[in-house]
Amino acid sequence: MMAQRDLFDETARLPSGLVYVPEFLTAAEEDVALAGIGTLALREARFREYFAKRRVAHFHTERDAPYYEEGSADDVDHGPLPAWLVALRARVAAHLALPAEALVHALVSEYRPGTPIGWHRDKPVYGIIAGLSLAGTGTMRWRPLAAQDAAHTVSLELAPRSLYVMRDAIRADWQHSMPPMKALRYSITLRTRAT
Ligand SMILES: O=C(O)CCC(=O)C(=O)O
Repeated sequence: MMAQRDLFDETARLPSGLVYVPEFLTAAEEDVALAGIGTLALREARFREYFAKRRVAHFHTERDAPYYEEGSADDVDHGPLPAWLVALRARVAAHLALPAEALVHALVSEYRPGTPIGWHRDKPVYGIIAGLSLAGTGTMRWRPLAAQDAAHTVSLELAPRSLYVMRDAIRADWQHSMPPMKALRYSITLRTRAT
């Protein structure tokens, strides 16, 4: 177990605007989500100019369409949120003290072992980012836009059933990425519209 002092030091190193909530979901909620994901027709995402190996399902509005490359997997809208995703969105929205509808975008991602996600900042049309992790553990890394090197990189293990939230400085001034997953991991990313 981490000593109080170490825990404090570790938290102090985390970029401002990042919140991590372990065990946000119950094991039963995780099971329902994984069963729901099993019914989705996931498609291989395009990340910048190459296929990312990550498979995704997007739930977004017409208004989002121009932000995604036409004909790509990211452009495909999987339609209205299924009931299990409506329930998860409500849970996350309550945690953020927002109405559920404020979370205008949902993305389900599948990372098979060996699948990474490269350094990026989420689209500026979105505001707060909330991410649920399911099944395997993954490592998320952050680095300031102004200092894109290993010395300034901070990382955090994202345990299954955890929630992370990115807003403010970490959203505006930092990039994030995940090195290749060691185990099959799913994530659900929920986003508000930028104000
Ligand atoms: O899987 C995750 O939690 C990260 C997803 C992510 O960074 C993205 O889709 O932009």
